[in-house]
Amino acid sequence: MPTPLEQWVEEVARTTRPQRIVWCDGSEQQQQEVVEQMLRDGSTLRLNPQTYPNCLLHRSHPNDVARTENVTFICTREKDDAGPTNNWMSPAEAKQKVGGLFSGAMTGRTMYVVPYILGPVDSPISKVGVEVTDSAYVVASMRIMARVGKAALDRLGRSADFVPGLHSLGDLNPERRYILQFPEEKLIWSIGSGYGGNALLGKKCFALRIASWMAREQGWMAEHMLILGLEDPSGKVTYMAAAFPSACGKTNLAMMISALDSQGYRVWTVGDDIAWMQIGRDGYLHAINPEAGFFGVAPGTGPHTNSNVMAALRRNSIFTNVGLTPASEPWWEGMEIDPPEGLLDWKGERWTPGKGPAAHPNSRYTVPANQAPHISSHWEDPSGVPISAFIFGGRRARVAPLVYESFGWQHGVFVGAMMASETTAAATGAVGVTRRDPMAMLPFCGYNMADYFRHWLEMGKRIPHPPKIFHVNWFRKGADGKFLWPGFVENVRVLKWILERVQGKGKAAETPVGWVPTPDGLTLDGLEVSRSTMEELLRVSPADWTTELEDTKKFFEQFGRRLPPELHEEHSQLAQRFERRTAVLK
Ligand code: GTP
Ligand code: SPV
Ligand code: MN
Repeated sequence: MPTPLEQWVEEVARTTRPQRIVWCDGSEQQQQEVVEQMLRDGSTLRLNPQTYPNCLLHRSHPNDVARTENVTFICTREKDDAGPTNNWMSPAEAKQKVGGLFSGAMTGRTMYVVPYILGPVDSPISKVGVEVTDSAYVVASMRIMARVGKAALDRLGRSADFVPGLHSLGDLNPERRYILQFPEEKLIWSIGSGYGGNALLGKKCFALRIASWMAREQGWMAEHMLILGLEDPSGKVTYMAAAFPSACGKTNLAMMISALDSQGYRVWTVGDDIAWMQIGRDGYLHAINPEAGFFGVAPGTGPHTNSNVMAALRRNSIFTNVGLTPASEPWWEGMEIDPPEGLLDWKGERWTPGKGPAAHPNSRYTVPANQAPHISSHWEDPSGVPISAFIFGGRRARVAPLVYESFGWQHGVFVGAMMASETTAAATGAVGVTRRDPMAMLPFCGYNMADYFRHWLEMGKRIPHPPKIFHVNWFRKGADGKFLWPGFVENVRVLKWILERVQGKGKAAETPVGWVPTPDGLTLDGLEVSRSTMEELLRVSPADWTTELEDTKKFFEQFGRRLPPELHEEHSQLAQRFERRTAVLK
């Protein structure tokens, strides 16, 4: 009797009609065969074997360089279950329309079957997925990003308990590109793109869109969050998870080198993008990183901003859409190396100054997590790490102060629900447009966000020791358009304050939006930031927040009666706190 997995693979092969089928066992030998295939495809080059051993440069199709939210759909029977913030297609329509595109899509190509585990191999929280793909690049990337091969098949056995994901490059025509999630049957279909979150189906499609649906059904949480441990001078490590939208600093915070290292504060990396969390027997929320690698933004990464990342990338890494030097080394803006003579841009064309960036703004590296110099010794702990603080954040030139603490869980959920951020190159479309992005999950929540907020509120009631909830903003700008906060290694100063607040210490002043550090509350020694800049960074401007309240109200209105009343309550209480303060000032 064929297993449910074998049956599905057979069925897919009947539709897509590949020339041959390869089952991926996760071995190094097979990885090298896949690499050979990539090199033959012509879109991939080997980098300098002396300075970047076992590293590759891959150039994607120029029209396929970021996630495409406009063609990403949640396919539920009821439109309302996908909610107003997701694109929706009925499962029947999706299967009809996109099923046709899969027909014969792999003719003449190799179909790879990639079984993988999301999460530590032996963790009860982990889950099995299987991606079928005709892209060698996807296979090589998945082997870095997830635990691929035999371990997954062993865990699965003859069970049907896996999330199938069907992926084909199709003809890479954006008109025929679809990223479909069927959360009710726990199925993923993706066609027409070979890029990142569109094509590595274990990442956003499963670990967030499908998993967020499972998490609500089963009483846990799947979030777009990094996980880090902050060590204090006593050697104790406190774990925090932070949700920032795409390209807003998660990888950099998780892999940070601490400016306060000499004072005994250092950061340990557990995860850089996704957290799966369950209530542990100790009453704390425990987080695992479902991934095994980091798919990080290259531009802006350099020896001063993040030497940890730079060290991690020197072997076994795949670079996508970065520039190439004549010495066969990767190059990008912010690497702090002058563009050499003969530099090629991300399309493989000769780069000249004035031609725009050599590396695509969403160019990325794919690196095994265990190459992070400060990887936590608990990063593969089957029971996860206990989370003491949640940190929300976004890219806001104005409005949001450097850091503030919510008044409690319900208010914290409201803080997350009203999050906004300027859009980045991580998704196609305009860059720099402020949009509401609750919990950094707008593009990743696999169901109606009103129900997602309800789930957050319910979880708060069930967690005996819930994390305290904070909000940060590294991206506030001055009148000159420059960032006010130095960011990167200096962000540990904000983490230190958060840690102190968790411990019931840390000096703070009450404002309408929450607790903000007093001028002497943050450890600023050794930092050249003027007092007036600090004041501006921590300022809560009633005028800015009035606009914020109006915009949030509009955003909430689209959910109608499905929105939990607690969020309306929090909204009017925030408005009242501003009114009372204005009255006092008058
Ligand atoms: P995704 O992988 O898309 O989810 O992104 P991410 O949230 O992990 O963002 P990442 O850490 O890769 O940073 C994205 C961009 O923001 C990079 O260009 C970084 O150099 C830049 N960045 C990160 N942290 C800071 C900071 O503290 N200050 C400033 N100014 N820029 C930062
Ligand atoms: C993001 O966009 O949030 C990413 C990159 O982490 S991708 O894998 O393309 O989703
Ligand atoms: Mn991300």
